[in-house]
Amino acid sequence: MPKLSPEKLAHYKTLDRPAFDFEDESINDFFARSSAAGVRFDNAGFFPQSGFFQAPHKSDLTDVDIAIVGSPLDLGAIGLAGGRHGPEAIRKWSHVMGPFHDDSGNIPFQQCHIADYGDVPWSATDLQVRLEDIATVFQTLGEAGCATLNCGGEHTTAYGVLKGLSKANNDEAFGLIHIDAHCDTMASWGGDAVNDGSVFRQAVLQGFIDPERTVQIGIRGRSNFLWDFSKESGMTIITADEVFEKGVPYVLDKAKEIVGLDKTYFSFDVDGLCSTEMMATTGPEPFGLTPRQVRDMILGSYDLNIIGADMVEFNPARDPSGAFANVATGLYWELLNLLTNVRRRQNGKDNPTQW
Ligand SMILES: [Mn+2]
Repeated sequence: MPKLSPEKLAHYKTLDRPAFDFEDESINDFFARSSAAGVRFDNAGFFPQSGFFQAPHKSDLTDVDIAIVGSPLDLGAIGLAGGRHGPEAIRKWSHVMGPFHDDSGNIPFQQCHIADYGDVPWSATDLQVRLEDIATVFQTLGEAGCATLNCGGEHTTAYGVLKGLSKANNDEAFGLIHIDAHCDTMASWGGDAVNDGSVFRQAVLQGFIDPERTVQIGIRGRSNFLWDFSKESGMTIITADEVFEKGVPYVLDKAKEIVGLDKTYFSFDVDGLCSTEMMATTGPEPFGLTPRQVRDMILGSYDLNIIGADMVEFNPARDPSGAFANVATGLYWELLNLLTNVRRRQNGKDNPTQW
């Protein structure tokens, strides 16, 4: 029987370091600082810091780089209700994700001052009132100079976000990178003009986004006849089939050509993913993107001028095991890293989170 030599065994024993004592001093610094503030890295299930990814809850926006906000709204969903519980599910799963990003090597809480601003409060069961509530919150965040990371809620929440951010930026019309099975540019045939199937038509009509700087990725399904407005207004559609045929590098080149370096918003509807990997959504669609493709699109957007992002339409009502929340939260972590990288570059220095 081969044995390890005494020399090798002695060497391996020198490598057996205590927990939270790493070769990389910057990681030790982070753990020392965050552990003292009550951030936990075991799976005990009891987390003193209950914010997204254990971000501190803050309402004071002084010096905050990135504000994460839940928008628990499903009044605008044409399909299954329940998306209002999305922020609750994503927060829960986010507690065991992070703090390190394997691709960039960043610890977002070291590079940027990140806060969980809480959920947009419910003031009424009236969609128009709720959209104004969301717009008010995001206008406040935009005026405070924060990049924003919205957690829906269904896609109608993005209308409130874009309205608030546009107001905070002198009524600017933003570029848009939009991952989804659906273009969400349909006409209204009654009921609410803004709903989760019409949100981007309405956002154009109100001047919040520029259709010529909009790219919609992952589009497929049996409702393509609804998207005339996308084509006629000058949006670029990249279908799910094209993503598979031409690959993610093609998609990224095209997206960058379209949105350029002006201010751009990143909106991710989880039904852009194939329903084999994402049934926990209001309108699941087969034959869609893989989580890895979406991750690569987020990773490839670091050099753009992204002012805010969202993940919408996650619906825990179709997620009995939590498996889909795990995938969605992984992609939400990628979006936080996207905003971190963009903001870190703009700041030119680290601005660590203080708990
Ligand atoms: Mn959709």
